[in-house]
Amino acid sequence: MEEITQLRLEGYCLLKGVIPPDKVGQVRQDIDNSMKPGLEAYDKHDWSAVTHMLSLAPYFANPRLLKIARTAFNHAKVKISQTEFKSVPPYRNPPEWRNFHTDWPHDLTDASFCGLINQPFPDTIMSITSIWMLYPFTPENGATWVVPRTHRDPRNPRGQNDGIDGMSSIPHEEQICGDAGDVILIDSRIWHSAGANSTDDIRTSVVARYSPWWLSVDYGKRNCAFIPAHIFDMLPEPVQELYSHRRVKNEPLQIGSPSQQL
Ligand SMILES: O=C(O)CCC(=O)C(=O)O
Repeated sequence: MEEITQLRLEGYCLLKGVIPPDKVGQVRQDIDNSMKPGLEAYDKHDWSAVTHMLSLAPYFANPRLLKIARTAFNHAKVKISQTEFKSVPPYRNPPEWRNFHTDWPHDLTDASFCGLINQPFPDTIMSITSIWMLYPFTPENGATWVVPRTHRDPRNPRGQNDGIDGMSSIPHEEQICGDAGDVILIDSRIWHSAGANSTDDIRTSVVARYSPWWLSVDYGKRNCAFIPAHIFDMLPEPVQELYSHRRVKNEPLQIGSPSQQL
């Protein structure tokens, strides 16, 4: 099935070989080395995680990926709203562990007050989460779980009245395995979860969330994490375009806790 068709119908697709095999080892090493300083820069100074991903960042403007995002959003102007380190440490959780959820702006917990869409969600794609496999994703090391087609299900694993146990396995769930250099794209509404890592190696991965031009990124710490100009200027131009709204620091507007957003 064509990737965009699969994203629309199933809620996810897998792009093979976005980072060439001879390059991905170095990128993985860079991400492993920069995760600690990158998280500190975010916590202390509100720097976006991309500031510590300079060997990976050029691939964020991969033409195949951008074409899918632009087609899905039906507009050429796409931005990256959030960038995060998403590695799964060794020996984390038993194999049956799950934590199904949907992603911003459909994340009902809204932990960093970026704003959320309340249920019922409109039948519209509002963000695409890209999950970058910098190491092979396997059933043993915590490959991502998805429940295909749930991006159009009105219920939610974290919906208070939906009666779904998101901490357990869900019928029809599938684990997306792949090679280092592959990228999973998911409609942010699909029910998904990182897997459990029962190996002695880190499952190195990164998440970048693509959003259409019209979605507000003015609220919350994660959306307002910025890129200092001296680092922004080192990014390739097509990547600068994706982050152009975050070249400078601006104070996030206050939107309040999820219960106040009703
Ligand atoms: O790391 C994964 O496999 C899933 C990532 C995830 O759940 C998220 O970023 O919301």
